[in-house]
Amino acid sequence: MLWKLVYSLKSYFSPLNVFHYVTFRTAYSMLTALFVSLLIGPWFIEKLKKLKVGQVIRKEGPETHYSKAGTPTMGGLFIIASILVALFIWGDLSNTYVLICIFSLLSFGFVGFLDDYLKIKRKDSKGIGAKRKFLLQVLFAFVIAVALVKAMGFKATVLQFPFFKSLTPDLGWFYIPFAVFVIVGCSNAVNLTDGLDGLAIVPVSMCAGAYALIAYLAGHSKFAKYLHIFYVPGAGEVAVVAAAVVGAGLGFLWFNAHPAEVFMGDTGSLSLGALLGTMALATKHELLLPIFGGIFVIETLSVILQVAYFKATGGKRIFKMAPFHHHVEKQGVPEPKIIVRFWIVSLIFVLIGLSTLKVR
Ligand code: 57M
Repeated sequence: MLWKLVYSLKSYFSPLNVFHYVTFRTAYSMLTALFVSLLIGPWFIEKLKKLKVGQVIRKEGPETHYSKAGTPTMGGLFIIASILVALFIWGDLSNTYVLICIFSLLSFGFVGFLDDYLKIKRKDSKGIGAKRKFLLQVLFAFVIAVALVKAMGFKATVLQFPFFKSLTPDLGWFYIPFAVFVIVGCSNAVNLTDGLDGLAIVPVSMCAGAYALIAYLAGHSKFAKYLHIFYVPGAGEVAVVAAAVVGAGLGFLWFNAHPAEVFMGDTGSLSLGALLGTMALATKHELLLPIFGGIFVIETLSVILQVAYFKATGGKRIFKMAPFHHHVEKQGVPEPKIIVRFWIVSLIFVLIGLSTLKVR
């Protein structure tokens, strides 16, 4: 928003015209969020330590995690703060998609915060409880879905499929539950993945980077036409939001890199996951999300399969432990190796996702 003040002085000094460009603001949104998180990170971590906001570790988990007990959690708070500062400076706060993204970040951040707070207060890993958490997520996702459809009009309910230029089914009102599924699913998938140092934040940042590009293209009439993707007027501003996520994510990684000085908590994982889902919907590239976020899909599927098999067989397991990163850990692979390999796989997924822009 502050950029508009500077931009208004362009008649006195024409180079200030550059502030109008989404590409310029996208770059600086990322840098701002990165520097703000690097700046406030140490202060935040100290505060969290003083407030004794330490992680409670599950007793049934891998023994290598016991030493992580007491690591400050709720680092998501400074990720969210850094994103908001970047958007206050570089975001167009009169753009409906940007406002919906901010609502998504804050509402799911609130659910995560409640969960983290209760886990710490009660000193167990139950939090607000799965049912209550799910209901709140569905409620907020519903508000986001309706707001997006209202903002976008008739085009909102039509899907475009990667690889198929002319496959564009209109889901009609069924789009609302579909959008709720995308947001809640992505929020929980990121949450499940967030179980090793840096394991979730790097794929989240990579996906956000991919959506920064998608948002720019979908919000640009000429590029959208050239690539045969939906043109969504105003969606270009989502690039500034996505870039802030990348910057804040990298800043958080500075402290979350193994051995982590801080965890993001549900405050971070639920909010960032929901925001990714929201950006996928706002740019009309919902179906690229499972490709970009292939790591989140693998982790979630491993849990679904494990739990289903466990129940069906009365206690047998497919994996040594779910989510999948625990399975690999139990095989004796050191944590840093698992993390970096997951990052590489995540990058492969993002590149495959981006390649679909031309292959259609
Ligand atoms: C939360 N969170 C971590 C941290 C982070 C249905 C079931 C599979 C659900 C799943 C679950 O609850 N997952 C969601 C995963 C936790 O991290 C905290 O939670 C926040 C994210 N929500 O920010 O605050 C622990 O993860 C480790 N961690 C790091 N570095 C990080 O940067 O090392 C996190 C961030 C932290 C820390 O140890 O304490 C978590 O795992 O609790 N449940 C599980 O994942 C459990 N799996 C399970 O029960 N599987 C069974 C079932 C499916 C049949 C099985 O396979 O037998 C495991 N979780 C853990 N230990 N920790 C069980 C063993």
